[in-house]
Amino acid sequence: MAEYFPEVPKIQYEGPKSKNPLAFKHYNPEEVVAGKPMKEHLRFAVAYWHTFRGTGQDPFGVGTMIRPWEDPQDSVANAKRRVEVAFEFMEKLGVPYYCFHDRDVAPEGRTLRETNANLDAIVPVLKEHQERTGIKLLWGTANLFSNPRFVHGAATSCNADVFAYAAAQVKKALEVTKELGGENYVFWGGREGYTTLWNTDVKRELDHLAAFLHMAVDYAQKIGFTGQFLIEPKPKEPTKHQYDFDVLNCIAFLKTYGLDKHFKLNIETNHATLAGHTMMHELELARVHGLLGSIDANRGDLLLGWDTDQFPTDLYLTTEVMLVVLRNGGLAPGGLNFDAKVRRESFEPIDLFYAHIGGMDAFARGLKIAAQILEDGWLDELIHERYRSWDSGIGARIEAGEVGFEELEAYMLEKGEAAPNTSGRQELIENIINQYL
Ligand code: XUL
Ligand code: CO
Repeated sequence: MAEYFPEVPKIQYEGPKSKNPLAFKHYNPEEVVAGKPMKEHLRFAVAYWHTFRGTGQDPFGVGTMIRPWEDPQDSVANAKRRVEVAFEFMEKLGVPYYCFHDRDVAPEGRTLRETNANLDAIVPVLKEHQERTGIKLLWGTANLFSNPRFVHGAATSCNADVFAYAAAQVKKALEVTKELGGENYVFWGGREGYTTLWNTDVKRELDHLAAFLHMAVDYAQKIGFTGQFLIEPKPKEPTKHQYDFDVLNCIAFLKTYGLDKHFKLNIETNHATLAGHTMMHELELARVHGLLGSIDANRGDLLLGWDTDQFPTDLYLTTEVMLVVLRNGGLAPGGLNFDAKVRRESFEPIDLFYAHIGGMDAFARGLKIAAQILEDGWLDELIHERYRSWDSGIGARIEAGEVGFEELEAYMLEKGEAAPNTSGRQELIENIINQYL
């Protein structure tokens, strides 16, 4: 087998003092943190689309990435060679998982039949490399947004034939994900939204989306696919308004259409910020509803209003993420997928290693810091203390459902005024957190 990254050895953990750019300073997969090895907390995955298909193209210019193994003809032979590249990369990096869209791994043909045959030619190659390396599929998904047929959406298209095409495509993607032992299956609503309400029947589109997801649930049950279904919220881009806007929006949709038993959420940092939320907000809202499924790890740019999908290197962010993950009792069967791309200016193959090493180290540090904060106990104590009035007396009676407005009025008429409030201590908390960073 050819070697595509000959200048890169297997990436090792060398500790915080190492100056080697091709070594981990913090990610030490077997090191036990909060009772289990780091690799089990983090469950890192590489995103096939960005890392192996990203060209650096933007609206103002063609691709810049130097990828010597790529053939401009998007042939099946090229797709097979790319699998070798991908698995050499992932093996050297030491990630346990990867994720893909159907169209990332195999080229589209002229008809659905031909496209399916292309996929069938690649799946055994992926399987062989999975078995050789032990690298597993975190999730599969279908690309229902790139081809021009999806111009008006897929499950929410005004064209019933496009709905049918998308259904056939997801059917096949589910079969392939099952064949490769995928632990989850993701629905990101690529163009499921609208650009103008003047031409849109929103009710019909939402009903169609729900029907589509019910069909997916039914088919998964039929073929015995037991992976977790995930919806990935995003508020806008490519459409002006995506139906899966944010976590609470998705929860309302899932509950309205009786789908909440079958789905959890795959939450992405840059999607959270596009929705005007922090990542911690989205994760926490999903967690308290029992719907935190998996994470697409990346970050946006403070000064840009679009989905820049940069690699996450901000320790404050990774600490907040891992704090919620620890409180969730972990992410499995979900994981941390780097839905992130190197900048257009970082066009050499080795930049792919630097990017992933940086992201993995940032999350390893976030994990260690969050675990230490929880172990030290002051944060939980502070929160517990803040809500102390609910542990006894009138608070406990309200929570137990023992009183209504009349009893509460009698209680307050008797007392005359509420007990004084106590400080929220935000600045103190921030000061203490900075001591860990
Ligand atoms: C797009 C995005 C997708 C999904 C999978 O913003 O995040 O790559 O993660 O379709
Ligand atoms: Co994503």
